[in-house]
Amino acid sequence: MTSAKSSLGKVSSPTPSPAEPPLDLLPHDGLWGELAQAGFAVLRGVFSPPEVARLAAAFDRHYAEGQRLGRDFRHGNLHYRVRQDAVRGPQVRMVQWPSYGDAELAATRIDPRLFTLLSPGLGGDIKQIINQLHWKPPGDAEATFGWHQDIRFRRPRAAYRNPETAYLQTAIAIDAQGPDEGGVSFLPGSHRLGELDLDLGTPVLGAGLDEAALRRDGLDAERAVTPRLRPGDMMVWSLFTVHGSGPNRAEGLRRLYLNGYVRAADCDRGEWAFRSGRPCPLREPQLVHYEDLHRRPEPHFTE
Ligand SMILES: O=C(O)CCC(=O)C(=O)O
Repeated sequence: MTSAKSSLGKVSSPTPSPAEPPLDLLPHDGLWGELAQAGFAVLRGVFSPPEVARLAAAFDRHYAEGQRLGRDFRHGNLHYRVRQDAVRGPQVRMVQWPSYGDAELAATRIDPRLFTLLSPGLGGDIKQIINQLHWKPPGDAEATFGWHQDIRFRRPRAAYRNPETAYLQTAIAIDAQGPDEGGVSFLPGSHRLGELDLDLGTPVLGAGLDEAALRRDGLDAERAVTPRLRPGDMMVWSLFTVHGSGPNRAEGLRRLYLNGYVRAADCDRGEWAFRSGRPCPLREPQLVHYEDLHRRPEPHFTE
């Protein structure tokens, strides 16, 4: 069997054979130690090729829907972010909470493998605060994420407690990705520096990887690590880990499926994901980021 160790991702490890049960590849105990040390970790071959193919088909469905909508659109927590490009037409950048209407994505967000991964750090009662699809088409210079810590998005801050230890972001690679494809880059150890300025005020989506902003906070872009991922690999990181991603300079798409989790007792927001270890399917939308959820739940364009 392929070795069951996680890696900081500088060197890509062999993809496990599809015959191997991916659950056995999770470094349950080592993961949280590695997170504490580096602020991020990479898990190899968590999802099998057929599973990734089904997720890729879900991405295609949502991309087509975003193109049909043609501009930013919201229905409850479901939110399509679409940019008009004069040459290429509507470019779907991301979809937030696609799982409400998509059985494949919904099943993945509460997959038992994720519980196995999360529970040693977050316990048996876990809520979800992020459910997102990200696309980076080749050659699109604006499909980037500037250096940031996810803590900046947690509002109102009082609703999110113990941010150093109660949260875990996860991202499943749908396509192979690394430095050339605009893969996510991390600053190892940056999660221990607390909340940084990093030039707050500019939107993260569409921003470049500004080395000067990092230097002002005493960080060095030279130390960034960009894991090389195969489809089905997963990255995890903490709320304070400085990360970002540049443009996709390769030929194929770069897609990520992100799910962010929190120890339920430490968060007043979010959708239940696991209760006493049991998966919780989505029902009536709960308050997460969209403050007008109960005042304006109906479908509407936001631009
Ligand atoms: O998709 C990416 O490259 C960046 C994801 C990210 O930085 C985030 O969701 O916080």
